[in-house]
Amino acid sequence: MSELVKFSVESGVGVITVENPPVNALSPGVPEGIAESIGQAADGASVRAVVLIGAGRTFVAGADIKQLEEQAHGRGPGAPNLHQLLKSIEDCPKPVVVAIHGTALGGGLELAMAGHYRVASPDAQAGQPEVNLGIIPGAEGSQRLPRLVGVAAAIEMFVSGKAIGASEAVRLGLFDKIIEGDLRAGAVAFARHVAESGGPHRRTRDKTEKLGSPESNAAILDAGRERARKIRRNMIAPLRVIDAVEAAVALPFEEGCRREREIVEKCLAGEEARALIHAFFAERAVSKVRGISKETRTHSIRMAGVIGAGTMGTGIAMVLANAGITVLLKETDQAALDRGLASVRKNYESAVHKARLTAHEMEERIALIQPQLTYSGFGGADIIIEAVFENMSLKKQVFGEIDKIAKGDCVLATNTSTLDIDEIAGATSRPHMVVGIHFFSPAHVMRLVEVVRGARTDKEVIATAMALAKRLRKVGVLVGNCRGFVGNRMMLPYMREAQFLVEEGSTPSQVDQALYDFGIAMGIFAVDDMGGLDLGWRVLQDTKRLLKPGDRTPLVLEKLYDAHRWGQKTGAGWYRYEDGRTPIRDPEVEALIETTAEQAGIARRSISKEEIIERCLYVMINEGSRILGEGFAQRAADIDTIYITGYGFPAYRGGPMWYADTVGLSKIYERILEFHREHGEYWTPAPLLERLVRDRQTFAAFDAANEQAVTGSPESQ
Ligand code: T1G
Repeated sequence: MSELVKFSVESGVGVITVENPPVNALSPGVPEGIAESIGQAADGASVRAVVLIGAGRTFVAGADIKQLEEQAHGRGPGAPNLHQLLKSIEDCPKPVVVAIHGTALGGGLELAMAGHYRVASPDAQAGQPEVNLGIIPGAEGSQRLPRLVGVAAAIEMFVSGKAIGASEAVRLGLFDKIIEGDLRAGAVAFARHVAESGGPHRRTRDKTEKLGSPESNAAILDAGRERARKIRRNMIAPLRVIDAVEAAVALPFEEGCRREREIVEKCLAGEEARALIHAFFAERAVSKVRGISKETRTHSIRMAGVIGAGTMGTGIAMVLANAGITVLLKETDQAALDRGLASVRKNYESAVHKARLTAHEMEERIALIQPQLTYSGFGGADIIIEAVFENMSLKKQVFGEIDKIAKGDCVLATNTSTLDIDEIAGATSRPHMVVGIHFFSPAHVMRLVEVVRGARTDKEVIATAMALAKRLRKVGVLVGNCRGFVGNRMMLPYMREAQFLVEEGSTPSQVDQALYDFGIAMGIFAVDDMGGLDLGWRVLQDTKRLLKPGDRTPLVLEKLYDAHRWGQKTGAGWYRYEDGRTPIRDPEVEALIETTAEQAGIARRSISKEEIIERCLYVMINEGSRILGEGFAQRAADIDTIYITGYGFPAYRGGPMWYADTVGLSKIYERILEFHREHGEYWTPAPLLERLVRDRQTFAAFDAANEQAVTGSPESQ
């Protein structure tokens, strides 16, 4: 019997327990162990029913994605074909009850649907998230789920990739019963009960009542494809999964399964799956930090102080309260504090409105946020996060103040998005306790947090900040202390290049459309308007101080700033805004760009979509290579995670560095050399990029080679 699956008989019930931590994935040995146990149960005279359950924190969270990764790269056989196992469960002469806690995802839910009954603990979750990996269910889920929950509900689960809760699963007919208390004992009792009922214990494949007919489903399938195009823009798998559902409606079960397998094989051979599987593991690898082992002590955080009740401060306060942490929220004047609290309540009310929170939970969280105008109580805080205006002398003043009142082991964090952490830390007597925790706006929504290591930041402080990010359900990525850290440092040349493109002949909407069609959530000019051109103007003034004589600098932004066109907040920027949010092309701006270019003697021409994409992305990739080469990011994959979780870069392209590998570094390098010849020094190739091209290497290979240094073991990703 496989070590990963245990079989025991308890009061006439054969209990099959999967034990493959951390998430009971269907790694080699697990399907085999379950199959063997089903055989034992079927033959066991003393066994009248079967319970399949997972040990540890969850039921089976799907196929082993490591195996899928091997298959996607043509390096291995990939995930096992579970057809025989599923058939042996469904055809088992004894009723099979699947007991679910934690998550039943992908192959885990498919396993459960082959059972005759599904019971679950109240907080169990079930889902088919395969499209998040660029594939579709490959273990007959696309045929069984529509039979259990109906075609429309199945399509929504497949296309959204989102898990549903236990009570919703019961409502849809996916789960048969919720078991309060001891799930194992409850499942064994349930199994004995159904065995005594004598059945019939219907096979899911035979439940066709909810399938309807191709005619009755035509509109549902079309609506599903429309929804897939809307919420999964440019993606392939969300459309392919609907083809598999169409087969479930039109074909007998076995033929539908064959169709499903054809589709999943094709998806796995595609770039989308390789990129999304990379993104999955990249997001999990960020928590592994060079030189900081899992054993490194972290400070426990029960109470936090937040300084500044502006957009960032209030968002950070909400995130902390959402994690059950008491927050002392300090502001300098009552009006600003009241505005901050009002936006906190407004944000929570919208969550209640969307049924993401109950009114009671909202009040509980708001009660955790204590507004004040003094530092009273800050002496007891475990962490203090400064989120005041982005000005160095103000931040140093604040750090000088908290240095005098904070307790010895209090972590002092700054939410600065561009300023020098070491200079801020220098304003205290304890620079080793200072770290950057850079949230992204709106902080209660955006998943990304850049944890910025200062030259003197202590390992325990880094480990505490990384652990806190995870506790706040954020993706915490460790970055070095350089100007703009990683995300914004790559954003600056990207923004600059976009502005040069409009001076040379494109329009803001042409550039944004090209980026949008490429898959980026929002074009760079619309992003600039959302963030505020006054912020862009300040950064530009800062940048201009660093320029050498003769260096080209964007010309139009300052004119928009002088015209008080600061973006959404003033109703006009690169675009005009009638409803405050929807960008409308503005001929006035396009005329201003033309005049400005003429006055500067810049020749204008028609610029292709391809050139727009190349210049905007290659300049980012080049800067990313510099950041990696200088050691301000641990992995190219970390940069990918930053751009996917914080800057709207499409996950199905794997992030900017992975995308570079798919295009081919030598092709990108050649293009950068051309831009260098044409546009000058801004396009000087990064030394690391040159080295990788010379050595015919990729960023993925660079990461693999470095992984040993980061985690002490090769290839943890
Ligand atoms: N395979 C391999 N490793 C996995 C894994 C999986 N399915 N799921 C998680 N891990 C690893 C992960 O890399 C990390 O490793 C550790 O477990 C903890 O994960 C046939 C083909 C279950 C909700 O898409 O969504 O089934 O970094 O940090 O935040 O049709 O993991 O510690 O070394 O994410 O508590 C479908 C993927 C597969 C679910 C838990 N299943 N997993 O979240 O922990 S395709 C999925 C998750 C499939 C079938 C098809 C989450 C989680 P390390 P974690 P978490």
